Amino acid sequence: MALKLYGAPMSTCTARVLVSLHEKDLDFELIPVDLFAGEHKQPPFVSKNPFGLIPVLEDGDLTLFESRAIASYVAEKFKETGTDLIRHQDLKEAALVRVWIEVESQQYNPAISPIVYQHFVAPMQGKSPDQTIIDANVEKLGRVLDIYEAKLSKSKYLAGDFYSLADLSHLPYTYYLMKTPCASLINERPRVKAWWEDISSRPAFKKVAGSMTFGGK
Ligand code: GS8
Repeated sequence: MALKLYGAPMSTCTARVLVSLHEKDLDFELIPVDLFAGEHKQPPFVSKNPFGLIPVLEDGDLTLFESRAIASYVAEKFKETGTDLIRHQDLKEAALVRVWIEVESQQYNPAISPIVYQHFVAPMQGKSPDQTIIDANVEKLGRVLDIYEAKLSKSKYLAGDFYSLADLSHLPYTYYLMKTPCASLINERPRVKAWWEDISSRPAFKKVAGSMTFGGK
């Protein structure tokens, strides 16, 4: 049975899963969820994710939510197909991939998501971006990226000299950040900039990025 992904192409968390599916060259069905109509807060969607958030993946009788967990499942189940995203043949490399997946989730995402939210979502809700929130998170993200700059001077990618789910997980939010004046956070750090140019030029991401538009931006 084909994989079914419920989500919206402009959503960062949906995009994270979409990129992992494309890295694996998998056939899947994308079932659009209309966030503007609040479809994700009502049945039948809330029976798939009781938190009322996209994305959700259905694989036969298995229903998953949380984009990082879904992408890890895809990478594990299809480890022999397409790009090896989890270094499943090397325990130490696999552990480092998990470390940097956690770093994205616990350090990078909390700093970058409010910046993207203020630039893209607030205007769609008729609010002007809150510069105080942007400034505080630019500072926070800058500190995280200083650590990335140092790490990327020692290895080509975050977990080592191989592309992995850890790098992939950074793509969606960074793609939106690069459309804002805060792109300088990436561009001012040569190793981070080179890493970004590399990972964002992968065909699997290009397939997804084309549909990532937020209110026309
Ligand atoms: C977050 C899901 C989420 O916030 C994950 O899947 O990684 N940790 C979860 N989804 C957003 C869209 S992501 O751009 C969502 O569903 N927003 C709708 C809402 O908040 O009502």
